[in-house]
Amino acid sequence: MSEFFTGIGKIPFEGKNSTNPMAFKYYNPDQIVGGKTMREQLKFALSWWHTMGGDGTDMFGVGTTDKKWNETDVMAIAKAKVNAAFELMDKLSIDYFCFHDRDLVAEADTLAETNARLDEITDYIAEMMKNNPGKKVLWGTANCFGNPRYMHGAGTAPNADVFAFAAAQIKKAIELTVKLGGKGYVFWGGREGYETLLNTNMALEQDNMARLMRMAVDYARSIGFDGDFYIEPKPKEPTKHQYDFDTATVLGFLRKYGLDKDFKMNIEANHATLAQHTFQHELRVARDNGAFGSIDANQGDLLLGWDTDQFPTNVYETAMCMYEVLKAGGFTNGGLNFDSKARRGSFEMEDIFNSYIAGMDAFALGLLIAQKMIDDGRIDNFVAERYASWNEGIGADIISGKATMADLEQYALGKGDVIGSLQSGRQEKLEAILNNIMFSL
Ligand code: XUL
Ligand code: CO
Repeated sequence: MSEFFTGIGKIPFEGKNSTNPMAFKYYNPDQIVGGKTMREQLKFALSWWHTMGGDGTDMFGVGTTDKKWNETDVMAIAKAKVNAAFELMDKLSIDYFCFHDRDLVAEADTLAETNARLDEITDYIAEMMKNNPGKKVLWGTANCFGNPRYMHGAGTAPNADVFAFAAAQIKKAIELTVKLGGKGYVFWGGREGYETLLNTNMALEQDNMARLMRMAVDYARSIGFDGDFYIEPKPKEPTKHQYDFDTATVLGFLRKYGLDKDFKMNIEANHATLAQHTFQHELRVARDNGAFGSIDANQGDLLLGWDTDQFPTNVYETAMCMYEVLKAGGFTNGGLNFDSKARRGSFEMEDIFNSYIAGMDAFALGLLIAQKMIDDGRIDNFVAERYASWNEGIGADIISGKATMADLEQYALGKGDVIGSLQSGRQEKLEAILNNIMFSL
């Protein structure tokens, strides 16, 4: 099999004093952190769409890099993508990949023909997986947003024929995910929202989306899918308003339709910031509600109001992310999918390696810091102490349900002003402790 990334070998771990750009400085796959190897804690995944297909096209210009992988025929391009992806995963020590149906092979003129192409390419991938044990699907999904038929939505389309087509596409994507042994299936509703309420029956659209999700879950379980379903919240883009706005909104939706036992969250960093939340906030809401599932790892540019999908390099963010992941007990079926792309100006093959190395090292550092925060204990102990009044006395009586409103009135009357019970929030001290932990690694 021909090599695509010539001149670049397997990326070694060389440690923080290395200046070799083609080496990991922090990601040491076999190093134990928090009782597991870094490889197990981080569960990195390659995104097929950005890495194998994304050519740098943006709203203002055509692609800057060739992602046809030296081929011209549709199936040959699809197979070359597989070969290049497996070479990349091997050289970068990445165990997982994520895909949309349409990333694997281009759509044909009919659904039947498209499905036949998908069967052929997934046979090829299955064979590659057999020859490369250890390479796994993190999750699959259906691209129900790119084709013009989805201009008004897919599961939330005003037209029932479009809904049926989307259902057929999702059915097939679930089958492919199961065929390739995937333990996750994602719903990201790129066009499941609206441009204007003047033409939108929001209630029907949301009821229909829930109907589609229920059908998808029931079908997947019937063919043996035992993994997790995820919703990936995003507030906007491409639609002005996306129904899966943020984790809290999605939780309300899932509970309304009785889908909360079946779905967890796939939290994406740049989607969180588009919703005016921090990445950590979204992870915390998911964790607190037993809905933490998987992560799309990237970062946005806070000066831009769109989804730039940059490779994550902000260590403060990755540290807070990994803190939430460790507190959630680590990943089960989920992992860290790099839903990230090299900048349009970073157009060489070498840039793919630079990008993944930067992202993986940033998360390895984040993991080391998060574990150190937990081992250090100063921050967790502060929080525990801050809430100590709930562990005894009136606090414990409120929590156990023993205290009534009358009891509380009695208590408050006896206490007088409670301002004297307050303690400082010590934000600056905690921020300094965090810096101290980060920079004394
Ligand atoms: C788009 C996005 C998608 C989903 C999968 O913003 O994040 O790539 O991750 O459809
Ligand atoms: Co994503």
